[in-house]
Amino acid sequence: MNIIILGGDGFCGWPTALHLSGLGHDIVIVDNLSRRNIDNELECGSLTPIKPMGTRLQTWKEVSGKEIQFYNFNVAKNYVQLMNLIREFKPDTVVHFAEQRAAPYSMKSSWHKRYTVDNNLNATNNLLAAIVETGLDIHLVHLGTMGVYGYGTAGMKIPEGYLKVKVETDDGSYVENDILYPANPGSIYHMTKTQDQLLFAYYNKNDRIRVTDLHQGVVWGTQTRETKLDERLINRFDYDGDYGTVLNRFLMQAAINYPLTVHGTGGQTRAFIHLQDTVRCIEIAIKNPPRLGDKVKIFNQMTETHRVRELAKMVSEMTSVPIDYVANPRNEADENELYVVNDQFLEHGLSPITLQAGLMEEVTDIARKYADNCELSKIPCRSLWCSV
Ligand code: NAD
Ligand code: USQ
Repeated sequence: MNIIILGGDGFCGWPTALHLSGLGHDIVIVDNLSRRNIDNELECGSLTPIKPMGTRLQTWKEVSGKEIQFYNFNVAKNYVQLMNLIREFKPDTVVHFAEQRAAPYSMKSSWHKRYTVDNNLNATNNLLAAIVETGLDIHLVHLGTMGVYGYGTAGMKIPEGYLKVKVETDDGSYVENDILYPANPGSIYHMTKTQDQLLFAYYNKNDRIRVTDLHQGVVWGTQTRETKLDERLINRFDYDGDYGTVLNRFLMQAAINYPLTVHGTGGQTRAFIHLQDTVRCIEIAIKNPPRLGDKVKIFNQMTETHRVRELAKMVSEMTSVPIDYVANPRNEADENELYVVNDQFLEHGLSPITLQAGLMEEVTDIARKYADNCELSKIPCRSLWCSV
């Protein structure tokens, strides 16, 4: 297949590009390197020594014999370039990762809120409009988030995107329908993902665009089979208070003996998936597109749920690093239950990597090995949800 990967220099996009290239697909990466520029803005880089795109692609060619093309442009702004690329390369699938993905970053200031909304919504809308304008039948695979459902206690299992509702009418009869699960975003970033859902629903209805939206949980881990092949292919590892996600932060903190920063009571329950399973899920989604005319296909891309304090306890017991319960900088429920349906990926043969199995390897192979790159002052989360 011909596949375009938007955001292919990022944490999920780079290993996905290598995985799909390794399977024999023709890959084009588009990325404006905005994430690397945000490293400059935040004065904090990846814990792992990521290489420039040119080195990454040259190394992949040496290691695999396969070529990946790269275009550096902004998907949210350079519409004509995007459309021309789609018209010429004629992708069967476009995988869309090209969004600002950190909730704390999106809440830092009014500038960051506006940047995140502008970047994410225009990237998604440009892609959809370009697919329509080229007239090609392309499967769009989008990386969305479990956070669109919100993190209250639902009192039920979270379905894969659609909720069956039964509404009583005036004459006492009932109307049944499948509706998008009510959106309940917890940050400006998560809000952009709930809006993406409406863009997909609209273009799917009006223009019959085939879309798969992957509602992914928090990703942990760093490497995949392909990124391990050569150190120059190494994936990024974010540990700072804005971009580091909770489990990877705890692993890095454990590696340098920094007390594990649990927000509030740590009763927040979240969905998790290992990066290796992320790339496998994307492969499965690409192989199983919706048919023309089908509604947007939604998968819950997660494999386990955990409470933050339980994760901290697990890492603390493995490494003897203490836990520090810090004031929660976010406006979020202190305690929530979370039960999630993820039947579709399991039915398609996903065999999940469990947390227990991979944790220690991550601490020793990555976090300890590159601990010297850690800038201690960048660890605390300083982005506050409420200004008062
Ligand atoms: P990332 O920031 O590492 O990668 C995103 C990439 O997109 C970056 O390389 C960035 O430079 C690029 N990009 C952003 N805006 C762009 C634009 N306008 N034009 C061109 N390129 C642009 O993020 P990630 O962790 O790889 O996440 C990828 C996607 O997966 C995101 O949409 C995110 O919402 C979703 N996701 C991530 C996680 C996670 O834990 N990392 C969990 C669930 C969902
Ligand atoms: N948390 C801590 N201590 C920390 C860091 C985080 O207790 O040091 C807590 C947070 O308060 C939150 C939970 O851990 O309750 C998860 O935070 P996170 O930073 O790991 O994840 P989140 O902000 O939700 O965002 C990440 C990705 C995002 C993706 C999302 C999936 O950055 O792109 O959409 O995970 S989900 O959480 O399922 O919505």
